[in-house]
Amino acid sequence: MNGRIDLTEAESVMDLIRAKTDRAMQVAVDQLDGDLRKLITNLRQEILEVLAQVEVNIDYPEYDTDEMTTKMLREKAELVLSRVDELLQTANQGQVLREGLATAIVGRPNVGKSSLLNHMLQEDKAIVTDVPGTTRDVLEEYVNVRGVPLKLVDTAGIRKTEDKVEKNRR
Ligand SMILES: Nc1nc2c(ncn2[C@@H]2O[C@H](COP(=O)(O)OP(=O)(O)OP(=O)(O)O)[C@@H](O)[C@H]2O)c(=O)[nH]1
Ligand SMILES: [Mg+2]
Repeated sequence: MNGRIDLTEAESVMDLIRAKTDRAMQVAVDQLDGDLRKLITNLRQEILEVLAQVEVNIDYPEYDTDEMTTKMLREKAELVLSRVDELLQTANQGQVLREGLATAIVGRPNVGKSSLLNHMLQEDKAIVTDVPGTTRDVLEEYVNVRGVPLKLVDTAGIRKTEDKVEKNRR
């Protein structure tokens, strides 16, 4: 509010604190350095220039400003638009880095879902037994796969059951 940092930088402080992998942290640091802000400022500047040309032509049609034809202005605007589109695409990547790629381990009871989770975590996080229906609660844990946080979700095996507890799980 005091103009010390803008929204992109404020957001990156939070991202930095919550970063789950080194790569996620690096992205946050870059954003804190103002990478995103510079991109957005540049785009805004280019849109303003197009707007200024349009307004000059409306307000002072008698002045011959540098020949900015509709075609040229349109091309310029479309270039900005495509850059905005590109930026929006990277927003998805950013979200994956920030929140992790939600990955459910799904399958019939007793096929080794919890064992797979434990193996990837290299930790005995989930209870493993030879009794089908061991896992009942959803278990979530993050693993780092080449810098991308994978949010692994171990689930209860899918089967028809008369077991009161399992039937209530969704
Ligand atoms: N032979 C063999 N057994 C395995 C393997 N992975 C897991 N098991 C065994 O299979 C049984 C079930 O493993 P879990 O990891 O509990 O299976 P789950 O899919 O989580 O089972 P529910 O939670 O009951 O749905 C256990 O006795 C494991 O030791 C494997 O790769 N090979
Ligand atoms: Mg299990």
